Amino acid sequence: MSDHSLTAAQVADFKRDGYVVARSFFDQEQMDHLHRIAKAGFDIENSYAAIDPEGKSSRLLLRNDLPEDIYSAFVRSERMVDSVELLLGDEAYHFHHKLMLKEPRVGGAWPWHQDYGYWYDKNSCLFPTMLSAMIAVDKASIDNGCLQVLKGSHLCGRLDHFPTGGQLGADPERVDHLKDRLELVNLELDPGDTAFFDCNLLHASQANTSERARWTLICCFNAKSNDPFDDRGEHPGYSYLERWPDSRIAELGTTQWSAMAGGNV
Ligand SMILES: O=C(O)CCC(=O)C(=O)O
Repeated sequence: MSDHSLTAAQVADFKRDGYVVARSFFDQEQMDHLHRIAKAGFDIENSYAAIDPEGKSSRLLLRNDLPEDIYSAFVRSERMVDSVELLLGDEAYHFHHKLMLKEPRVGGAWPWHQDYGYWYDKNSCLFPTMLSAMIAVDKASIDNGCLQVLKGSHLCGRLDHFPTGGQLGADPERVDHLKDRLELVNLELDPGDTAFFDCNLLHASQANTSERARWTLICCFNAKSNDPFDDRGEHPGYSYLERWPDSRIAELGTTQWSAMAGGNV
């Protein structure tokens, strides 16, 4: 077990609240590697826009595979995989990961939703034993559209979801009632802070009204025992997730950056 994985108290917080924020889960040096590679090498051609009901857009660059790069080193890092397995109580496998961009002034909002609202319908998964880990690449605060959560909402189970703009939103009547009963928490994060959240936790985010970008890397995992029952889904079924030592982040960060600087990427 990695020395940097979540503590028993953090696991208990996650079970009670549906989320837990691990401060400085990744350190400054690891984040510097990620930050410079993400910002310099963003592959806009392969990204797509998620349009909110106001017509503002966030960009997503999503991958279902794990090539030899710095993003995979974060997904596969011992501290990440060990922590996710503690939270899921099972062997974890990589479901997908995505860079989420909310650019200054133009980055759009995300309506209240549960990730299981998307994953249930589209991925033939039978149980909500799935979660996401959002790693802050930039500082995330209220004015640049940090993640908001309804604390404890994972306990209400999966709600119906409906299209809103180019996204899916949870049943608005139920969300309103839940807002009356549950605490809304703004997850303000510094680079390296990581928010782990249950796939049934209701979450949303506002548009970026600031001059500062809000980029995050979200790593999504499923439990081995929740292997989808067919392969019609948009994310993969179970395959063994090899753990890499945390030191691979700096190694790959250095080699990938040199390749980019030399024009080889
Ligand atoms: O990036 C955000 O602000 C929200 C992203 C989100 O809700 C999701 O990926 O499920």
